[in-house]
Amino acid sequence: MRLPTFLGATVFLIISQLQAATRPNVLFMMADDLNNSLGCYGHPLVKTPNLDKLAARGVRFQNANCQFPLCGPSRNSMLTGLYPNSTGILTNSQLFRQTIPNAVSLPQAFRRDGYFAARIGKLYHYGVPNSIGTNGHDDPTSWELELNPAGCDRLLEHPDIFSLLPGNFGGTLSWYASPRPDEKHTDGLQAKDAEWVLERCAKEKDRPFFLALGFFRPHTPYVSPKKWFKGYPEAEMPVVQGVKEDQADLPAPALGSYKKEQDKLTDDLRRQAVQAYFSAISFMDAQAGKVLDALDRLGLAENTIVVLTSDHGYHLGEHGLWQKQSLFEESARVPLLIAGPGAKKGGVANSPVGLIDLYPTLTELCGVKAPENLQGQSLVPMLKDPTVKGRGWVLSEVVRGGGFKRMGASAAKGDDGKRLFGYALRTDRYRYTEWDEGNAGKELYDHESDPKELTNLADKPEQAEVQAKLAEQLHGIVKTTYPANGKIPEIPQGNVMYAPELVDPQGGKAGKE
Ligand SMILES: [Ca+2]
Ligand SMILES: [Ca+2]
Repeated sequence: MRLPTFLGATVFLIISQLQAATRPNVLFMMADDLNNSLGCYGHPLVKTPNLDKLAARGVRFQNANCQFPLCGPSRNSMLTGLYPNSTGILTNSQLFRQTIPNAVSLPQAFRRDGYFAARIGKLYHYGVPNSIGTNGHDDPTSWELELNPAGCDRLLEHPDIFSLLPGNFGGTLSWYASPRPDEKHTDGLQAKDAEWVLERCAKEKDRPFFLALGFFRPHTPYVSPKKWFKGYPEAEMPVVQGVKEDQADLPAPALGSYKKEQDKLTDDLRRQAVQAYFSAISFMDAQAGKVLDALDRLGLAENTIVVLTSDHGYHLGEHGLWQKQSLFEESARVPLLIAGPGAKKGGVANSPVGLIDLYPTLTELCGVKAPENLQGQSLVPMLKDPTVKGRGWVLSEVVRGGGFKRMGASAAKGDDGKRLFGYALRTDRYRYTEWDEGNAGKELYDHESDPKELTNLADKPEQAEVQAKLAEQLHGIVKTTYPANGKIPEIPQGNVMYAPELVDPQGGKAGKE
């Protein structure tokens, strides 16, 4: 029987509205350089009441690791659902469109299926702090709307920031207790912009949204309002002890992320750095809280999947290291919280997972068509039942040597331009790392007895059987990280990208990363 045209159109409209109403929204929140120093992960000092509340509303992944502990490679991997060896993005200031131009990014997949996709702040790589206020190394295809506010931390405060390398803030330990309120800072402005976008989305509930919000803190420079510093008295900040003894059993590439200027660190400076890093976390948590409150206020919380994660972890002196780019737990591990429809409230998942798993997870949860070549696993079964084991391992990689050479900069001393790869396999119990297929060193840590990874068990006779198994597993897994032709995609010569920068109002030299 044929329906009269107007009736058919009405039925179609009702059905499509019903479908739209059942498709969940996504609020995808990233913090930059955030390690697992959060209340909900059991940190004894750091206060993160808003993220703790989010954790209670969903599943907390205890053993989530990034695929490459550096902003650009990690974010390109996460947002394409491919390992860095398949994106070809192994350093910053590069974008997957240079290597695999036809890949479909995670937000792009949502857009193709009718979602409204918006970005606020850092999702792809940015030079922090200089690119703040611009699109950074963005992928325009990924978003319908982009917002790039710049606050006092970017526009006014550079001359006041303390840095181990004066004038350099991005790649160097640097901090500042700002006299200006949260609302004047970039992350505060971003939270406000997110509220504004959510208000617009709440008025058009028939169209689901994918809102990506990338906070810049706690990335260096650790700038946040003074009031947050008060929660972390300098004298009470921890300083890692026993570094020399710990380093004695480590191969050189394990410590390859050490920076010369860190020789200047005294215990007083170490305490100040930790204080400022923790303060920046609490500041970021408060901004995230404003956005989560807006979600509640606008009646969007029930039908919105909320993700909170970071692009990699962060060292605060463990093994004598600071910042990122190591394959130790502190640098490879990330916080990962997923709440909303499809996620068990208050769940804790212990099995290892990766940022590479977010693409297949979110597309499945939302019924969005995903590309066929994704390399991660869907976490949907773990979100329903956090005891599900899933893949049971996660792989992280870094590059030493030539891969670190930055555009226009000469290679570091002793760098012969050859790239050396390091891979770390994290299972439920172990972390097993090989540098240059073991030729440049191996590490094995048993997290059951050594959660701080202080005792390298590699090549100890009593571990031979365990190590052989892990090595075989690692080699097999690494093979699966390449594209079908087995080669890491290269950027064509001359196809370089320069990060946009706002004109520096001080006309001074600000730090690059
Ligand atoms: Ca980062
Ligand atoms: Ca050690």
